[in-house]
Amino acid sequence: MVKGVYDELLKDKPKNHFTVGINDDVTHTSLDIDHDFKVKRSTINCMFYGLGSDGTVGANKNSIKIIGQTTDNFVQGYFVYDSKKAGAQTISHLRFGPEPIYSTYLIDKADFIASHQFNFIEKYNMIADLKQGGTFLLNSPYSKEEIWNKLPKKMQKGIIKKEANFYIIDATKVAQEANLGKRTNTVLQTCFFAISGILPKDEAIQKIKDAIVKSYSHKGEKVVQMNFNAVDASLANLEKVDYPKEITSDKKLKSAMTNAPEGFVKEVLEVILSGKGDELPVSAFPVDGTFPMGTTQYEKSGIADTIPIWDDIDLCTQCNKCVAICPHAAIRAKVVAKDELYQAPLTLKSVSAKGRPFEKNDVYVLQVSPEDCTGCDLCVEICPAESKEIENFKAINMHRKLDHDVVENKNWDYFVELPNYDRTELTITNVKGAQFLDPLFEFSGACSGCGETPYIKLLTQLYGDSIIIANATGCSSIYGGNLPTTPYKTNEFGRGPAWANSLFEDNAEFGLGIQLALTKKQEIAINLLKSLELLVGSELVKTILDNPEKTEAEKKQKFADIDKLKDTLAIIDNNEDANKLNQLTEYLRKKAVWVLGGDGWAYDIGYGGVDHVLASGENINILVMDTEVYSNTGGQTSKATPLGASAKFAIAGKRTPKKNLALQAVSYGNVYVAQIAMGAKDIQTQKAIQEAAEYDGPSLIVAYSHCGEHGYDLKHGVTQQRKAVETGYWPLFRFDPTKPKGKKFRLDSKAPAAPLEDFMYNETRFTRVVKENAELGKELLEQAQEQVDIKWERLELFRGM
Ligand SMILES: Cc1ncc(C[n+]2csc(CCOP(=O)(O)OP(=O)(O)O)c2C)c(N)n1
Ligand code: SF4
Ligand code: SF4
Ligand code: SF4
Repeated sequence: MVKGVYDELLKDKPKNHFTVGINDDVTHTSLDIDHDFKVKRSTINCMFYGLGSDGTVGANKNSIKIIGQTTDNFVQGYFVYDSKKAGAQTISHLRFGPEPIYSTYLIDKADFIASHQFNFIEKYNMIADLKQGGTFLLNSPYSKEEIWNKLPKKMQKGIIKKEANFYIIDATKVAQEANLGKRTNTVLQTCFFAISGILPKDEAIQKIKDAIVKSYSHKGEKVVQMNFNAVDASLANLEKVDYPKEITSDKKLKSAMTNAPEGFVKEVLEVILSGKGDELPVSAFPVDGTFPMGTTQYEKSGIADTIPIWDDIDLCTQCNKCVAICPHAAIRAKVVAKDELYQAPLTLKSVSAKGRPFEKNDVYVLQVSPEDCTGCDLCVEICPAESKEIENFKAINMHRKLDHDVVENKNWDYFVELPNYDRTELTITNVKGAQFLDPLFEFSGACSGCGETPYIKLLTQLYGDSIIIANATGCSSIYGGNLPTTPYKTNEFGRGPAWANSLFEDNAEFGLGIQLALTKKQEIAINLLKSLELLVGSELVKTILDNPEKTEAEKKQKFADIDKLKDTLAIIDNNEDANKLNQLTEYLRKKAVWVLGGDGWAYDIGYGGVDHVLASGENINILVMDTEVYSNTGGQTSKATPLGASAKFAIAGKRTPKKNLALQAVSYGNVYVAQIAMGAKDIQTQKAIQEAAEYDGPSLIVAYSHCGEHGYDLKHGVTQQRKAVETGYWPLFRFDPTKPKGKKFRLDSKAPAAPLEDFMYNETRFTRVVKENAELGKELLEQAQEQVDIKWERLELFRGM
């Protein structure tokens, strides 16, 4: 994936040229701008370590523009990062100077190095690439007095040896105080301009302010002033560290993975993760291309500044809503017998478990994994348990990770080893019960606060050991199968989802092919079993064939019977059918194909295939995670983009209404269809997934998925989903062809109770249009409201079906 468009530069400076280079697994984007200027001093080389989606790359591209367009310097930018949505390291290599730049791109001797993430000091010895007397800038929550002892030994050694100029800034705090939320870019960019020596400090600061005026003046004087304040506060808070000339630390650098098992994970995956994949021989890779599952658990990217803490165990209702909404499966609940905690850390909290089927001695434990949490806040936002006495205090609340990680990491280590509750005993038709099920999709590289991943996680909790996923290209294929690590995993019995990604344009057909092969194999297996009845025993054959596998107990029984069958087959000699059946026993189980993807795939590029699958009558399920744009490629318009939204290719506001994919599918009459929004009504989401899975025919679920492309802090994703439903923007419904006439179509949300703008105007994708052209914005809002009203009237008619 190549990020960054430089048309602007080309337009303004016809002499400039730029190049873009792509490597297969790592993306390198380069930009060279040459000017005819006299030599004043030598080139300055700078490296910036950031985290995918933290804004470091964007800020550096902006720095290049500022220096390239407004000074005499030649500039070059080269960016290295993988295709993860968030959580992966990015390194920006920038050069600035009065001479033309002919060198190769990656820098290994830098005059200036910045770490925009504090926790990087634990994993990367960034000082190794610093020149003698160079400058190191660290985003640090610690003061200049405290920081030295927090550094690993290797870094201290490097800083002393290289006589580095060592600066720190608490960019997170400065940004928050300047009302910039989590956006630390302006702060860190200001520090870079102030101390890198590329331009005289005052001139550099003036240029940043000029750039702020250029970027934000259309948003009003207040926003410009807010950013000016951030610049001033950055300079006031930037501190030079007067470090001792002696090593005081014995901390070692952490390896790229935590607790990676010996063998392939350690010898190959960890090497790739530590950035040394190019050193591996081809022979290190599996010949069939398969990779082990569940390896994201060793990454521990630790990107959160704040994590949820279960502050009030008595206030907590044990509803498990926080667990359900977590995009990264980083907060989990278990119920265990009290005795299981006898060796637990004293800090591990537990409370008597409420509700059925729990017994008197059972305790409920809610635990976060600090190093897997991304700090998105969604779990706290959705928590319904608010204190009546203390304002803004819930059963769980966000706290500074630094104050809790040591304790909570220990708690998590103990928690993960606790047994899962027997799924045959749980009531998994409600949200609480289902959230005790082990997620077989965890710690993916999706953006912090992603609205897509909770749906996939729930699907794996309910059906993970018996589904085959055909995944369209899009965000879900990137966070779902972004090597070297995989978020899909197996359960305690070694069973998990099978997953494969095909092309963007043919995923539904790909899934249909898998389904047809599956049906055929099931047919063959059943026929073989019947033909071997005399050898296997008619009772076992009957038990296997008659088991409907509807309940968890029946599914468990099926596994046990198949094990019995395998044992029996193993002792039958010289029988070709027995040998064949031995290889096909897993097809005696109920399995389901789930076809997954985004709206760009389902509404647009893969629509022909989706329609074909729906029309096929086959027993296959389609889950569309509708972000209303092509998210993976940066927010291009799809046919799911709503009227009035600004998206790439419709920047001024989309003039045509969103296609109603769900109702189109309803028109077939034999397709199970649901429109869902987990943040608004989680139980309806769960029912829809369970009904679709049960339905013997094609099913389509369209799932509202909030996304960073909508332009707001995703911690409000849940609130926005609720507003989408309340305003009638996203009605919830289910259409079940198996229900009697008059009851097939169920509206699961109420008639619109608030104006559409209550939803729309919290999101930049809509407000941008109004800011650019107030009159057009008003017109589009009116049209969009009319669309909502018409849509609702139409749905009311469906009610009688
Ligand atoms: C035929 C084809 N066109 C374009 C692309 C580039 N591409 C990859 S993912 C993607 C966007 C996917 O958007 P969507 O289906 O909405 O899923 P999301 O990323 O929003 O989850 C595009 C355009 C491609 N892989 N194949
Ligand atoms: S803050 Fe976000 S990532 Fe962390 S536990 Fe809560 S929902 Fe999960
Ligand atoms: S959402 Fe709140 S009340 Fe519900 S389980 Fe989580 S912490 Fe407890
Ligand atoms: S759907 Fe949006 S929020 Fe989720 S990973 Fe993709 S871009 Fe990020």
